[in-house]
Amino acid sequence: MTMFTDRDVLVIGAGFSGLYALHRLRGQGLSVTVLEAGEGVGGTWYWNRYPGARCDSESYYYSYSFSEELQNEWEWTERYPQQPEIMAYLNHVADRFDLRRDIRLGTRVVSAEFDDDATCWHVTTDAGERLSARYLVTAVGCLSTANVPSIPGLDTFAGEWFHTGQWPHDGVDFAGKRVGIVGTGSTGIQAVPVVAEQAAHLTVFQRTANYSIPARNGPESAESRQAIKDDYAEIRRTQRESTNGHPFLISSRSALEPSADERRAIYEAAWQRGGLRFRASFGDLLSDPAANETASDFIRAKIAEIVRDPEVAERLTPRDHGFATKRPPIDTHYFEAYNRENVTLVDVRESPIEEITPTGVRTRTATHPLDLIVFATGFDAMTGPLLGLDIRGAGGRPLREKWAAGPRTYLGLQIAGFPNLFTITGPGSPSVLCNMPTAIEQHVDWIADCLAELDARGLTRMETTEEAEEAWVAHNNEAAGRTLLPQASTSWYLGANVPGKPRVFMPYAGGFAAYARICEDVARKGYDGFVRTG
Ligand code: NA7
Repeated sequence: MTMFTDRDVLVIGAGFSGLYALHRLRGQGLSVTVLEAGEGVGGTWYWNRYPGARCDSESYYYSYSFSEELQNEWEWTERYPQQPEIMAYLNHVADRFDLRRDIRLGTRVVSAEFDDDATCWHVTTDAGERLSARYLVTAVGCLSTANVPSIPGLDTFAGEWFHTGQWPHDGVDFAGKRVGIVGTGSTGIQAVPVVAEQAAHLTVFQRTANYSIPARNGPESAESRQAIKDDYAEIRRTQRESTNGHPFLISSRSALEPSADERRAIYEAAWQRGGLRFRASFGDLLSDPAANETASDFIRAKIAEIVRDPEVAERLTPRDHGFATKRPPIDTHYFEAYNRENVTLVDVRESPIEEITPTGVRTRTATHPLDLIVFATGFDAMTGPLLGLDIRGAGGRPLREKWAAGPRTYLGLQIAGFPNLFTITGPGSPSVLCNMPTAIEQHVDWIADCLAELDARGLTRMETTEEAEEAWVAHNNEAAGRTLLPQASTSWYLGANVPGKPRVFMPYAGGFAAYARICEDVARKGYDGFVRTG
């Protein structure tokens, strides 16, 4: 069935971004339809249901700040929210703000085309339906396109296999099975200890050893929940003024300043407290290699202490990149899992996987019989979800062609040649280097204010210029170059995890607060770097 429907805004995705975009844009009188591929709201959290799936940001700040009532009425039960609790929260948000009536579930967008004559976007869904809107807003997340490695023989495997980001909704039974997990990023590190407890045997296939900090998860007491609520105004203010959208600031002190004993005591306290805050212990961990080495060394020593078999400990020890130059995982008994009798570590850098056979995985030097394989192999991050939409801008130019050598945007919000398209947490914005809800709220607010201004002035078309984009790409590279982040050669921030993907540092590394100030400034100067016409 083909049909034309007109509205002001089409939003693609009903996760954290899409839900807030709908609430905010509808609240200012725009007609909005959200198209969501899943059969429920939740986005990334709808799909990632693997064992141990939990957010690495703490629940009280991995949440919306736009409604005081919402943040005061919701009760988080644990320090870090588990996937089902985040889903419950987002479903509550959808109900509380009456969002469902404008969300179409089970509707996957297969293409989006800008119509120069009518100044609008036409979107086609997998059911062949065409919808149109004056503005198109992508709320597709940064980590939503699964990266399943193309290993010869996968289709011959007699057992079941799953990617963690496309997990079956009725769960997976590991009992009595020989399970393989490929990948030791944040996901693998969460899943390994949980699967190890359920499976008969677990073989972990590791390509790059990873640093990890204990999460120290636990129940949130009624008192601590109340203390947080009493302090929410200040917590939210700090988040917005911070580098990573967290409610704590990074120390201004160099890691090289204290004595070795004092430094160790600072790291030890951070290790005991647990969580991503470890990274904030000193101000130069991500800019000075010698400072970074002190943190990396501290964690390496912890791995050697925790893992009983020295050979396994050494294989688990990262030596090819510094701590937090790749996204730092946090864990609950990850390294401890390797002390179990039923867990084996296979180093696939030493002995790469050559094929998957009907009965398991064959590396260059050994065969590993398996009943079930879990791919915790990450995502085609940031650009994957956008390129998957087959977006075509002015003159029919495909985004895929424009981004052939890597993503180019202005502020991560707009793309030259793609008028009236806004990308929430797009490449070139802080996104994955930030607590996501903080980054999302800032983007949605900026876009909403921008659309209100366009309407108030009777303008109908907005597009960034090639010059503004060029300057932003250069600034982005320069901001990344001031950090050690681009030096981690296996990082998904660089696209390095997906074979053939251009190596471009994708998120904006200049810090969230600085970025938000730039965006405000651009708006104040009459949307500098954009051309707006009526
Ligand atoms: P990540 O962090 O990209 O981790 C994926 C892991 O899978 C990582 O250890 C990869 O090794 C490994 N990998 C990827 N492809 C292969 C192949 N072909 N063979 C062997 N091993 C492979 O994804 P996650 O899902 O863990 O986390 C994504 C983000 O979600 C995380 O950063 C948080 O922001 C939340 P590599 O390091 O590339 O050598």
